[in-house]
Amino acid sequence: MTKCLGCGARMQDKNPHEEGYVKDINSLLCKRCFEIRNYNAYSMIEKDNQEYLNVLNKIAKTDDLLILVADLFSLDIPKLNLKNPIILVLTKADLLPRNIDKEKILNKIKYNLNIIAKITISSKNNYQLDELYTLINKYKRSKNVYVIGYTSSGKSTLINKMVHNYSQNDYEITTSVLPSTTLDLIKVPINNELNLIDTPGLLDEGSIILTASKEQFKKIIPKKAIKPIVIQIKIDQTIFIDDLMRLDIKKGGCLVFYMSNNLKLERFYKNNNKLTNLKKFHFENLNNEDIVIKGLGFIKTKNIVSLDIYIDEKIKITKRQSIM
Ligand SMILES: Nc1nc2c(ncn2[C@@H]2O[C@H](COP(=O)(O)OP(=O)(O)O)[C@@H](O)[C@H]2O)c(=O)[nH]1
Ligand SMILES: [Mg+2]
Repeated sequence: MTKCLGCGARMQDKNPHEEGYVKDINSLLCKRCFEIRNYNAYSMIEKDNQEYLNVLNKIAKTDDLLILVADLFSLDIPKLNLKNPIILVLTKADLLPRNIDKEKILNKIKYNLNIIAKITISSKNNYQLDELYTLINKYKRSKNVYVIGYTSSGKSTLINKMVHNYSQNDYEITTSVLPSTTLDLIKVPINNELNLIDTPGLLDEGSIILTASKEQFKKIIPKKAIKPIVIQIKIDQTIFIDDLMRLDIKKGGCLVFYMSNNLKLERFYKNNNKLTNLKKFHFENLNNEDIVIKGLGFIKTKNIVSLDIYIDEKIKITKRQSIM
């Protein structure tokens, strides 16, 4: 049984609605990968996390090196039960404003994993990929190095870039902005001594990515470095972020929005009931704390801010000591 070179799904010519479907079983790519690559068309595949946890359990039985990829923009490290040595890779550095100290952020991140090295990179701009490649070769325990992390964090893009930079081989995994593009393990040989093994990725529960429509998606995922938007608040007011969330600011201060600049940010001073049917989260006296809206970005608070946020109940909102 052959696997699709793009997503790892087992190829089949029986059911067009199931993964790995292809008309001609001798093709290299399944129909879905062909369509993502050639027409930018995408059919969503529903996945649950149990399958991925089973994959991680198998990996846990080896003592192979893992590369844990997390997105510098959403900065969330999954809690996993693994003892393997891990290189923590924070990617998409190109999306943060240039003046932000990425190394400082790296040092503020908390986790309880066996992390033996950590690095920030950008696959898009080739930032620190040579350094990462050196770390991989230094710490690998066998030929096999697994690339794990949340779906859409940038695992497959990183492997494609590694192939391009460091291998004589020709290989391209399918990537896309939507979750669950990679469906099964894909072993990608870099040279005789190193295989990078791509994995489907953990679904990021509570992320706006899992509830957004395709149209919203295009606005939520930034394509270039974000410019933070600073809003000083003198009197009570309401701020809307597209049709995704509402903020009712009750007390003074200053808010700095770190999210895609394709999202429309609107201010209102008068009464308006839009989005008040959504779930309400209340925050009191925040100062130098970030409100993190999973998958969307974060809002830094300064000079004591109290506010209510209205947003889809499935989306996780947390606060943390500001990383800025
Ligand atoms: N700006 C930027 N986008 C990236 C980078 N790496 C990956 N992406 C984008 O993130 C999305 C998900 O990438 P993908 O590799 O498919 O993620 P995976 O699910 O972890 O394999 C795609 O739209 C990529 O183009 C990066 O370094 N910078
Ligand atoms: Mg992938």
